[in-house]
Amino acid sequence: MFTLSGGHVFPLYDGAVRADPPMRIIDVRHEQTAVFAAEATARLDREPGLAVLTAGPGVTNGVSAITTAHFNGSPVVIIGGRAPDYRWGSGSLQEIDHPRLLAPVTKRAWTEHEAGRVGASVDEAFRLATARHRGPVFLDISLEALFGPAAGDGAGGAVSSAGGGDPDGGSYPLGPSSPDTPDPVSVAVIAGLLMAARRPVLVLGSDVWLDGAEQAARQAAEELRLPVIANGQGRGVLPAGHELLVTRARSAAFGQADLVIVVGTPLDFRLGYGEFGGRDGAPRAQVVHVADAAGQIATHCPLAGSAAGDLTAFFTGLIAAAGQGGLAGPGRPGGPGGPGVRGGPAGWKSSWLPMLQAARDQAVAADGPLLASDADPIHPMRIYGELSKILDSDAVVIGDGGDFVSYAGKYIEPQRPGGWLDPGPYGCLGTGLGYAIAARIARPSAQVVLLLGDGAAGFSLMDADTLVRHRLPVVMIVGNNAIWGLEKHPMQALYGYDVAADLQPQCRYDQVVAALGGAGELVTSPAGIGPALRRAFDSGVPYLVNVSTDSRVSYPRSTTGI
Ligand SMILES: Cc1ncc(C[n+]2csc(CCOP(=O)(O)OP(=O)(O)O)c2C)c(N)n1
Ligand SMILES: [Mg+2]
Repeated sequence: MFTLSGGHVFPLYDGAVRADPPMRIIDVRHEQTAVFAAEATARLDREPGLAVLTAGPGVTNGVSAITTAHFNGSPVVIIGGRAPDYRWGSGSLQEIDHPRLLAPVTKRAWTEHEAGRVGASVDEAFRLATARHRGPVFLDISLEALFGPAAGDGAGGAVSSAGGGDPDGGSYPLGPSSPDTPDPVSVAVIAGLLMAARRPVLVLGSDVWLDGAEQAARQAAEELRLPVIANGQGRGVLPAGHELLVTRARSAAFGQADLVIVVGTPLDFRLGYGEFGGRDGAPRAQVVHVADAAGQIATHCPLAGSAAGDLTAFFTGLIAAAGQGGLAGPGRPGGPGGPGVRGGPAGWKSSWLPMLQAARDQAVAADGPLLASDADPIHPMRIYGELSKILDSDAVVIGDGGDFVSYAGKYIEPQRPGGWLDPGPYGCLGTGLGYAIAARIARPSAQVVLLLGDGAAGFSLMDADTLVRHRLPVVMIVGNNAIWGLEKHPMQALYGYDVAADLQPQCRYDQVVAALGGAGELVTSPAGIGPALRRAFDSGVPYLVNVSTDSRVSYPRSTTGI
């Protein structure tokens, strides 16, 4: 339970403490951190996260994080305290009708007024959050219902453990109990499109991981020999360096593809709103959208095919259907080692895939000089050059910031899924400390690295105190360019000047963490980065490496997503 204290929710603490075994309570310094931590728990463990927020401002402080969970399809339960019913309308402290605020950004938001139904309502909240398409669920409980006696509990006060739905205090299933298999005809249509394609691309998004389909996705990519571009938490499904992973050749792949199959992520600004192909005289690509639930299928762009449901079933169905059509499997026509047919893997294996692999290798080779840059002031890419030498294969890397994190997204390639956390399409700054707290708990023995822009750091750095109090060692790296870089450079480009975009040069965010009981240091020379990172990982305490970088460097982006 991630929370920040308030009298309206005391019975939930009492229940957590008295439960057998007790439920761990992590008390934080801002409610957004509580919800971000619950969300990261859901995204890393693939089990629902729980945040408990006190009435009124406790709940409203959590709104941006709840919205982030909504955009990310993260199974999170938020339980709110609520002013008493018997005084409703007379102006008691923090009296506000939360569900009306939260309905648009949750799967369901409602109030429980009856003490005897609290357990069942909590159970329903967890069931709903974990059912496809996953997302946040909000339940507030009126004061008298929460403090009243639970059903069958003469003692009163203690909340029953989720109405008996989870007797082990253990896991809720990943998805609904029904298999939710995608329509086989739709899968066959997609296999047919693939068989006719010459330049296909497979995009793997966050829901491939959240839906537990990472192995099936990898198998499909490998059997069909599809070039893969990874997005969000789909990163790591094919490990860094995998021959089929061509994320670094993204513009060639998306620009020249004739078929793009997007699985487990919306066709939003991160994917050019679902418009692919058309580069260098190529015709528009056909687009296939596959999601874990029908409501997630894009309606804003024409689709050549779509399928919805269990994503493992989709990938295994695709392999089978393509195999029947002669596409998959070693030795089959069109499969690896088999005689070629029309388009199919033999077609794209001989020219399209090698072209993308070459483009990728060229991009990676071109990075070399900047990743090793001796420039002074420091080029932000040098930080990634140093970090990637130290990262273990099971590290969790978290990004919270603007340009500094865009670099990370490009140059830090995870070795396994569940090793990368960015804020997702809602793009909310301030996820950092909450995500880091959760990552440390979810992966007790892995490296946890939080990459913070200096601007982003201001939203949540006080929760370094939570890391210290709960003994959660995390390495934080601030890319300190003394500006809101992702805003300053675009404003300069648009207006020829900028305003409200400067921060303090070399501000000592490291000393903030030291003052809170952790440690840190300021780095001003490129040669100092590597040793400072090693000290941070060796320290065993929350440690902030504050790297002063060149404010003139801006991330070379083609769009700001607006
Ligand atoms: C809560 C929130 N407020 C404002 C923004 C707009 N915004 C996006 S990136 C950015 C700049 C981030 O600066 P910093 O964290 O220092 O990273 P840099 O771009 O300088 O590397 C801002 C203000 C946002 N995305 N979220
Ligand atoms: Mg900055």
